Amino acid sequence: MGIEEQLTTVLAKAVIEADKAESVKELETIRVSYLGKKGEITSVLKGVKDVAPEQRPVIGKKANEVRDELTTLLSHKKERLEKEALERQLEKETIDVTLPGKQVSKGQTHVLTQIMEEIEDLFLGMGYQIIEGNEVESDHYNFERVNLPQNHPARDMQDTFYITPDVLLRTHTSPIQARTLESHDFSKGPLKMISPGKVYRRDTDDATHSHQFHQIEGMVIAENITMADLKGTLELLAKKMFGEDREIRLRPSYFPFTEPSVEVDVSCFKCGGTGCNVCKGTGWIEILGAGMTHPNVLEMSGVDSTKYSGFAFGLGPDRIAMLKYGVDDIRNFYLNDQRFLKQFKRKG
Ligand code: FA5
Repeated sequence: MGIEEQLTTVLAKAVIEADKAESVKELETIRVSYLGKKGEITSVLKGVKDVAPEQRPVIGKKANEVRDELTTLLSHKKERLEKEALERQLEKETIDVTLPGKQVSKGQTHVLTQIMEEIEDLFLGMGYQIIEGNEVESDHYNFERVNLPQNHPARDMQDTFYITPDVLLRTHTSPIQARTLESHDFSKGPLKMISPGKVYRRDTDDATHSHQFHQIEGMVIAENITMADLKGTLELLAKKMFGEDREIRLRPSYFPFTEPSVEVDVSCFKCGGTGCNVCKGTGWIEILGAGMTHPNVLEMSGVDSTKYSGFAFGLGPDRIAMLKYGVDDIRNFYLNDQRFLKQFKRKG
């Protein structure tokens, strides 16, 4: 058989094989077995050296035609196979966007955060700044600077967790009083601040006590601030938290950092003052401690107590939330039980 016929036969064979191929990989094997260095077409062409010289261009032309035809055929077939593979994959991976999605369960702002944000809103509206404090505090700011020196008997009411003998988890938000007083520039105006945050005590956990709870400190210092300002401010707070009809009552009390000091009661929001189980028959519910800032606290922070005066208060939002929503155990706020927490969805 002449070389030209051999080429025609090899091409016919290659066409049949390519036609049967089902994958790109198979096609590549066919390409190599015909067109590769050791391929069939290449080996047929090795016989050219035995052909008469005038015949060689004719065979060369034929060889090129066969090579071109086979190359084109293989590349078309490859394109088709790739397209089919892509279509199969797309079909397999089709996403039905009309299928219902998985329900994502949404949380809500924690009830204590809601209460604290309500209180913050009220005071921001009255021109107070919100100051953040440190939960890890020094003995100096937590006790000394609020007029509670070493060995003062009132320290017994606020034992805490000590990191070193001088560094502790703060027992109240009152250290922020000294921290803001010493940095406030009174030539620029009065000091009006609240400071919300976590505090810690070595209290035994029960229905109304937790070893970690929240407080919001408040303080106003300027010239001519009186107890009437304190009373008016706390009245607004009581009405905002418990309703417009509420009244407040101040009872004498003792805090080392205020003089005089008061406990503040709000008229019972359940019975209106006639006496019920919420107010234990008294008609009043205690909500916070307050008083006129002790001159020692001002002087220790470098503030002239003959020129400036003011008030401070400290309330427990956890207890306020208990009262407001009739929660009978403070520990419910910390258990992270969604059945409990989702009852307090913020409206609007
Ligand atoms: C104080 O901590 C004062 N620093 C408050 C203060 C500030 C008075 C400024 C005057 C001027 P007291 O120990 O009473 O005071 O705590 C304040 C509030 O924190 C309490 O009324 C109560 O609501 C809350 N509280 C106290 N101990 C606990 C506790 N273990 N668990 C939950 N709430 C508590």
